[in-house]
Amino acid sequence: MSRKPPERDIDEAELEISEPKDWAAGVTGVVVSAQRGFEQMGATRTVRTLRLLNQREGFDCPGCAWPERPGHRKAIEFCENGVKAVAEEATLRRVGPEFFAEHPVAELAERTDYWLGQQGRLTHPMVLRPGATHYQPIAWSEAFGLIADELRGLASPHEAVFYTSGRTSNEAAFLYQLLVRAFGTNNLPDCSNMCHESSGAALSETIGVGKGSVSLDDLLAADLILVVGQNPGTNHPRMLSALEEAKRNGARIVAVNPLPEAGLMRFKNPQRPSGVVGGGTPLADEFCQIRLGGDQAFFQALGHLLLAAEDAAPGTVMDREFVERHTHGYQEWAEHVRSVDWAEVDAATGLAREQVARVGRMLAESKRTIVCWAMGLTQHRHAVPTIREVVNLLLFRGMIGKPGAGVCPVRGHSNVQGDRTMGIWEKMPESFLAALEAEFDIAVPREHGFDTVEALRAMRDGRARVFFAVGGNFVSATPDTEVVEEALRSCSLTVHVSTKLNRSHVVHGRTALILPTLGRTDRDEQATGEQFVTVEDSMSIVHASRGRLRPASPHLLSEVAIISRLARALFGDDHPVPWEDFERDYDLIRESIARVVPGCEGYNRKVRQPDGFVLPHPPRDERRFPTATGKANFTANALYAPKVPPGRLLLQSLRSHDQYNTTIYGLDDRYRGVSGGRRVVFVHPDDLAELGVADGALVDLVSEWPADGAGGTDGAAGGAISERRAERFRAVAYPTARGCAATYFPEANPLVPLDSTAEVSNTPTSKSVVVRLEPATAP
Ligand SMILES: Nc1nc2c(c(=O)[nH]1)N[C@H]1C(S)=C(S)[C@@H](COP(=O)(O)OP(=O)(O)OC[C@H]3O[C@@H](n4cnc5c(=O)[nH]c(N)nc54)[C@H](O)[C@@H]3O)O[C@H]1N2
Ligand SMILES: Nc1nc2c(c(=O)[nH]1)N[C@H]1C(S)=C(S)[C@@H](COP(=O)(O)OP(=O)(O)OC[C@H]3O[C@@H](n4cnc5c(=O)[nH]c(N)nc54)[C@H](O)[C@@H]3O)O[C@H]1N2
Ligand SMILES: [Mo]
Repeated sequence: MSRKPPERDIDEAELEISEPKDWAAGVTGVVVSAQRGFEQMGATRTVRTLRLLNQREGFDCPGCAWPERPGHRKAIEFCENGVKAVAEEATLRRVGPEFFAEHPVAELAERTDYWLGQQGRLTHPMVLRPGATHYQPIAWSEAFGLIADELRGLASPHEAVFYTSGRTSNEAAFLYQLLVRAFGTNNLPDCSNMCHESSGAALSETIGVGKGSVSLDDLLAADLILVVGQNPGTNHPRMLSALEEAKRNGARIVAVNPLPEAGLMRFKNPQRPSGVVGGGTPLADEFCQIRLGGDQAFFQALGHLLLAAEDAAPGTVMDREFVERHTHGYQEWAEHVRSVDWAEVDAATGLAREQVARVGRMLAESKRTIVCWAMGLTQHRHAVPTIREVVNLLLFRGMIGKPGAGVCPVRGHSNVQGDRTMGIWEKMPESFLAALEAEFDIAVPREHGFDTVEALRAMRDGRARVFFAVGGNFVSATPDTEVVEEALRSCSLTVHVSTKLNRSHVVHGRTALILPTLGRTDRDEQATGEQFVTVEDSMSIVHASRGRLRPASPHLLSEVAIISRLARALFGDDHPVPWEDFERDYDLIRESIARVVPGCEGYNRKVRQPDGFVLPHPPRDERRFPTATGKANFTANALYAPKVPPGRLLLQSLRSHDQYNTTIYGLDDRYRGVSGGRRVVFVHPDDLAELGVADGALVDLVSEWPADGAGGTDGAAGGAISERRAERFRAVAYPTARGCAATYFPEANPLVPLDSTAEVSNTPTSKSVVVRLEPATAP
């Protein structure tokens, strides 16, 4: 398989590489974000908008899910990349019927996601009829009728797939899952399947709740913080302020990453005078430059060291009382890590043993430890066992359910955690489904639905024929682009509820619909007046978000209205669910949420409190662990690390500083010294030399995957290898760990095989693909 870069706005000629930075934010950040705001929104709208961003009376940032600190909101509660996210949504540029009349779909399909996104906000519902060359306007009622007819015509409700991206509000998410289940399927894949699913899976098994257990106050009170597989300087910039403050309070910080990410090394806080001038705060006390996928070995080695220290001075390292009272499986784990093989640890991590020992001592001495992580841990074949090892260490030290300590998976999309709480999941538990039935007097199916990868297989194999998405960019976000495009093209109907144009609109089914919707920043007027919505951040705080700007077009409907009207078209007017009332008054949706969703009692009242409320979390709140054993579970996990055949590299795909997932804000990756282009692959200079590739050479990336899928990422099973090619990347000598390479998502997605997924969570292994570099083939 081979995939050419989009031909129109290729940026190769503009690409420039300079030295990477070892600090983040500071004055450049402020200037860049103001520029982006002015370009898209003009000065007045920029100032007006930013005054409301993350404020009690305003809207939640549509960027990341990092929390605000209750009672401590600052006048400026946003970051450079939050401003870019807002500018992208509040832009004054528009994509209306004239645009679609001018550009045939075939032409749009040649454009990059960057170009498509830059065209502006969608203004009208549009349809692409079978065989047509252009999208045309369609009336809302006709659009809903068309979808309802297609859905009713399916042989089974399981032939439809309903995707969600994590920006959807709690109210819309709750209604959406209700519609899908009332229709008769649990096919509710979401972006989380590609994101923190591994965290959810590992945490549910081990501590009984698939969410983080710390608050911002905990972070500020910790004395040791591990930041593993995460690049907060770009993806959660406000986290840097928290880390800086924790550090001033005496915390030590350990960064574990194959890349020396700027924000982890030094931080210049633009909100403090000393951040604008001078050298900034050195952040990481210890930088462990680990190999890709080496973390499980690292955590097992640390477990080994902690046990050894406890053995040497009993009662000094292990929290015996906690382990005895609250945990299960300690002996099995201890036995397993006592016999760790150091040669394997060396090979997997690439770290010096003295450094591992230093981190071991820091852990042993710490009174309050927090481990933070993101995609560097979750997108590997052994992601779930790796995160279980994080839990093992914390349990041994009694670091869950006390101030300043715990697990902190740092979420991606601003409401991805809330969407899950509201029931967007292909396998919600029986208790939730039963509550839904009781609340609405309907029957909902019990068999699990498709996750993202399963949905793709079903569409590819003709078992699913209708694809419906609330938000997101499914075609560009999923792995194995070629397979995905074929899967979508084989659907009879594809529908996207979207704010901006993207690739998923132009890689379409026989009939395709674009349903334009309000964004987070837009005012939401319904029959009973102005509405607000609610969201949940990474630390389980649920709060209100109120859009204040004039909507991008008078033709937009809110996500709630779209779902409610589709439901009426699908189920008719005497359905037991009061769809029309829900659309008129979101308080009524919240009343149902209060009765169905655990922890949401008194929802309407509690979300009206100034900072909202915190959802219950038994491990955090009362050291109660609702697992299968009724205790927190230690686990013994067979050690795995990706094996890379000679002459190959292990490739991760990650985010530049100038993108939000598939939304490309610009072509610069300031901290990594890249400007004017995105088709780069970062490789260690010694690896480039060994491979005989010159720094700056143009290469194709060819991924290798055992065709039978059995060999994991090893590629060593001896069977046939299937290959995927992504063409024309500039090789950039870069200080990454040896044997590892990095390139940007989504350009790298064609290289990730659909069947290369994590055990248990089924998350695509976006951080671990075996590749070889070949001289570029295309002219
Ligand atoms: N501005 C901006 N903000 C965002 C996003 C965005 O695109 N732009 N995306 C949002 C979303 S949905 C998410 S999920 C988060 C993503 O937030 P991150 O997880 O920070 O995102 P990535 O760019 O994928 O970075 C992964 C990091 O893990 C490291 N890493 C990769 N593999 C390994 C490994 O095997 N071991 C270790 N220890 N480290 C590894 C990489 O070098 C990199 O630093 O950010 C959210 N916030
Ligand atoms: N190779 C590789 N692949 C990856 C990853 C990786 O690291 N590497 N990361 C994975 C991760 S962590 C994630 S979360 C997924 C992301 O997957 P998605 O969530 O599907 O992708 P996004 O790019 O965030 O979606 C952007 C689109 O959402 C729409 N949108 C924006 N705001 C709104 C809104 O308010 N309402 C509605 N209805 N639509 C809106 C816009 O049309 C925009 O084009 O990608 C995954 N894919
Ligand atoms: Mo994500």
